[in-house]
Amino acid sequence: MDRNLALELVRVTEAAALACGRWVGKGNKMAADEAATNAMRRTLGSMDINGTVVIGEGEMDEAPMLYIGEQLGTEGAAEVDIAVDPLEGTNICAKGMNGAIATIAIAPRGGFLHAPDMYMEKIAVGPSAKGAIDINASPTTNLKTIAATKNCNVEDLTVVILDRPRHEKAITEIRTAGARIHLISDGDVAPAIAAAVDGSGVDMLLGIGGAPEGVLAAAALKCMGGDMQGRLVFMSQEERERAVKMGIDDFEKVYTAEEMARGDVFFAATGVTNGELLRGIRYFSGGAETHSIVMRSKSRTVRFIEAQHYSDYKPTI
Ligand code: VTB
Repeated sequence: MDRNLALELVRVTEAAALACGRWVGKGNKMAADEAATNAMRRTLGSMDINGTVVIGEGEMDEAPMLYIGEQLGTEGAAEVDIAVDPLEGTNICAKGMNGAIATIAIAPRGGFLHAPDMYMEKIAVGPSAKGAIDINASPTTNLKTIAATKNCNVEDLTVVILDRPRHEKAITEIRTAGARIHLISDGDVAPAIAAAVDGSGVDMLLGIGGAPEGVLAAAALKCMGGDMQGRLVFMSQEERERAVKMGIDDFEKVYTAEEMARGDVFFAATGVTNGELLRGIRYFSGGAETHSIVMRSKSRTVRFIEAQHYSDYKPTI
């Protein structure tokens, strides 16, 4: 795939973040999500790719655009699969809280795990702890191995985990083991990526979140040489049936980042609100500033991009 697609992708996430930036703190998550989705759909449509959405805003009958199966771009161009979350963290955006991002990844056709909209148990770390995670082991064992691999103490590690009753046991265990915890109310993609950024203050993401979000995090971690494992969590028979329809037959399978995002993968994200990974949209007189990350697995180049956008030249801001 043409490496310049990476820079095209960051335009897509910038557009989505700028569009929902105006909705930060307004208490309307639907409007924020719609603004981001519209902008992402518009900018993606002009890219030189022949893409199919495999991780999107929902099934065809529940999402007006960027639905699973939607075809985008130009016929004859590079055939890719697209994973999107135009606004990852709709609630946090609506409340003006930390950690909302606009994000997208592309892979050669067939590259992404077709993750149904259900839960996934996840464990993710950066390159400095590669090989130190085991989703089947206890949080304590994982923390000890990660600390040994990183040549630090368990007390030096910070674990990000969604603040949900389902994580009570893990939270107690992590605290007892001595690690620090950052509880988040939503949005577990950005912290998984932050675990792979030196100096972000995050060492590991742990716990059960969305499966589609897991695939996006896997794409990013693969580009960074990080490590991730994910296992689908089935809550009902209906979810099992849906997964089978999407080609999943082993319900116990532990997926690595590579198994969730195969081939030459591209990933981009832009901050909507401030977070450990990215700064949110900042407005100034006559425009706004965005902060993005864009990367590609083949070259492992990780770019952080700050951009100024001027409303005189971009009426959409
Ligand atoms: C998860 C997480 C997402 O929503 O899907 C979460 O992966 C939903 O979890 O990042 P609950 O069902 O427990 O609310 C997000 O946080 C997106 O907002």
